[in-house]
Amino acid sequence: MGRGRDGAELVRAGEVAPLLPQPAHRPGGRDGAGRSLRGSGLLTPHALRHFLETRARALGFDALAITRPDAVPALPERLAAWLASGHHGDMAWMEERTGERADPARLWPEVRSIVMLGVNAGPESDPLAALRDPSRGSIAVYARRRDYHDVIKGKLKELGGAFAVKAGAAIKVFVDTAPVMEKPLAAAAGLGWQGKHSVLLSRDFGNWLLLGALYTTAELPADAPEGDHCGRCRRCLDACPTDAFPAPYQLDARRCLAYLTIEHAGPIPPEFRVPMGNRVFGCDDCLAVCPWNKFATATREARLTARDDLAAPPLAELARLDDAAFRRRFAGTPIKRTGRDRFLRNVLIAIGNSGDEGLSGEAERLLGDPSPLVRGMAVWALARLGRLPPAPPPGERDPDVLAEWDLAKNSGVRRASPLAGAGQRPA
Ligand code: B12
Ligand code: SF4
Ligand code: SF4
Repeated sequence: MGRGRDGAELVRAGEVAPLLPQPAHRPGGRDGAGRSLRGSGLLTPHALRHFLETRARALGFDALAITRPDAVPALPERLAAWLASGHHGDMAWMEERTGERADPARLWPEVRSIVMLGVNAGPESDPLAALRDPSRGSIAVYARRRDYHDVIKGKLKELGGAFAVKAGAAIKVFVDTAPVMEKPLAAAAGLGWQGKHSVLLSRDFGNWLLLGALYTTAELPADAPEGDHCGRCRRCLDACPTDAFPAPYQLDARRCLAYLTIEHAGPIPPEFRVPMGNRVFGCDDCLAVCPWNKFATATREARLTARDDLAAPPLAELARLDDAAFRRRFAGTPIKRTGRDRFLRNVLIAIGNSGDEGLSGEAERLLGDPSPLVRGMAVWALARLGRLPPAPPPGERDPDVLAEWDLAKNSGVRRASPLAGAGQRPA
């Protein structure tokens, strides 16, 4: 997922200081930490690679592969095409620093090798099970636990620190927050391939690797890219509830529920509200249906095992979260990122789609919420449950909320059938 949107979380290249300064090679410069070791013959590129692999495994990484910074010359063109079609929606941060994003050597001219790492975040049970219970919220697998950015960043820093000392090289580590295109770099390194859903999948871990990158000035032996093993399959494309793929390998984020429920700030556009079903944070449909998951295993990282209370929380419970309770409940998880109002927006859509009139009291109460975003979605939820009061509360003045009232009254929001399926495509 993207995290660069929020300035506070954006880790700029210059802020990720190399953990160890490069040895000074100018006359009179200090010896680097690795200088004496270099003479020992232990530091051939292959020995360094072996060191990395052993250390990475011990730290809990499940996959590692190496590529060169110039391995994917088509990246600038591909990124430009994606942005030109507007497929990034309002993720304006994707328009910034595109030169550095598409070309690692522009982000860091000294980089010679890119080590791509994966942590298997495979679920312990059917990731789509929560979609079958419309009275509960469905949360994407990656968000049902501790924030992977923190977990992977910690591991990367430790690995990078040890490697920098061993190699006498400089390093920078990235996970999601910097202008780095992690998927194509991982594919070029042979960690897997980008499937037709655009996510990197692997023969060993299916669709559940989370990625991190270690850029270094050390010359390391590069791996060959992995071939594409999608063949004629198109399960992920057909499973998408919102037709978010204009073509195989291309995603229009504006139609993707992961984008709409997490990145998008305003009201969910009406056409996506019913297909959203009970997805209150992210979406796993295109990942979960992939046949390569038959080789997947549950994560071995204890900090990434699912929290029971996040597997499928009752909507009634989520609808009662105020700001403080939201922060308490989701501290340390990716969910805290949306903030309470956007999350409640999603919960209200799920309530509308539940077909459960018993939940209408929750939506009715939220007609008086301080957030116009929440009030607007409460209107939609009540209309969808067939329980909308005849007129807005007398004090309602917000133009966006009043527009929701108009939409509900005039164009008629389609009523949810009682306990209907939760936005899944018919089989
Ligand atoms: C922006 C972003 C999003 C956006 C856009 C997603 C997207 N597909 O780009 C949104 C919010 C929708 C999103 C959603 C998700 N995300 Co996200 N996201 C990112 C982020 C920050 C940047 C991705 C990016 O650069 N997109 C720009 C486009 C241009 O890149 P692209 O998809 O690689 O596009 C390629 C194709 O179009 C290809 N192409 C074009 N034509 C053709 C033709 C052929 C034949 C081929 C082969 C290729 C090809 O060329 C492009 C360049 O390679 C990365 C982290 C990072 N820094 O890389 C995480 C990341 C991709 N997300 C991740 C995850 C887990 C998710 C979700 C699964 C979360 C969820 N469960 O809700 C969903 C998956 C939805 C999906 N099907 O993609 C993981 C994926 C891990 C993996 N194994 O790949 C990443 C890598 C984060 C991480 N560190 O692990 N995400
Ligand atoms: S994450 Fe969901 S909405 Fe987004 S492309 Fe995949 S199936 Fe479609
Ligand atoms: S579902 Fe099929 S087409 Fe999609 S990524 Fe998996 S193998 Fe490729």
